Amino acid sequence: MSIKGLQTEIKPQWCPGCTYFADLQAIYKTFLDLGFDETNLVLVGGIGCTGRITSYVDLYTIHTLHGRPLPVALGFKLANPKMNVVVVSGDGDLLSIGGTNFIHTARKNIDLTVIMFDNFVYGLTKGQVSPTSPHNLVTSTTPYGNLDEPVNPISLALISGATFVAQTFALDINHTFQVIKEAINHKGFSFVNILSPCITYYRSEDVKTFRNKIKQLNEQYLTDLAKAVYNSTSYEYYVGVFYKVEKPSFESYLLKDIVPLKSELYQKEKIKKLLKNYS
Ligand SMILES: Cc1ncc(C[n+]2csc(CCOP(=O)(O)OP(=O)(O)O)c2C)c(N)n1
Ligand code: SF4
Repeated sequence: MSIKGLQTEIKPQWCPGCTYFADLQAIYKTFLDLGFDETNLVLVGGIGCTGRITSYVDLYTIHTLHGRPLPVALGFKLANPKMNVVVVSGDGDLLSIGGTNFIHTARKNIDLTVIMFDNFVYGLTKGQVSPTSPHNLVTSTTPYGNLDEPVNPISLALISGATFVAQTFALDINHTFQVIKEAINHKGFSFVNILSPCITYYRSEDVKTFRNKIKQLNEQYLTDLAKAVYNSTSYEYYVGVFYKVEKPSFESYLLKDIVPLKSELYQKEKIKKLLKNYS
């Protein structure tokens, strides 16, 4: 199969030149390279320019409510722990309205891959301030500059309990592809933040100037949480894998080898009976 085979008939409706085109390309490359059985993979999206991705990938996808892609993904994983579940969501979706879901799903170390398109604003709704907007950023809701300090998504993922944490830059498609692949192959909660400045509403600098801020992380302390947190706070635009450890996942404790979707409880007749009881 080629990338064309993964594309739907819908042309991406993003602003011309949006960094998300590069993010989407990296995601196509990953799915192609991993060669998933399409019946064993679900792509879960949130709301926003990011959430539109579910319409552009010809696999099983679900466009969820704003801020709620993680509970939906968790439901898929607990119904069928053998299924690969990948979430794509924005900084507003994941860290604002969905912020507590992010913390509590990460601490369960449930085997999901969460990819965040970090564009530093709310894009779809026309450029409001977001949790990752830098201090002093002028946006439609902070006309005199953002008074808040931004959330550091890497530090938050680390202290919440994610067992694979990485950051990439949108325009380095090959690096993003390699890192997402490693994240999907990781057993446990993996988080990849793709620095993807919004070219329409993140007005403080253009993508080329932003690119000069990117620095390669020295990845030699991969299993040292304290060092990973230190790295994440010492420079916010490091790219690379900050942390990677093996730990049992939530579903391995809860379900052992059981696949509830295939177990007796979920058989048609039982579901029918349950529905009847509640209708
Ligand atoms: C419950 C609810 N509140 C508000 C909205 C409006 N809304 C749609 S997208 C969005 C922001 C999305 O921002 P982000 O997750 O950063 O995605 P981006 O558009 O920047 O990719 C908001 C507030 C909504 N759809 N649902
Ligand atoms: S508003 Fe920003 S994130 Fe959304 S499509 Fe346009 S450039 Fe991309």
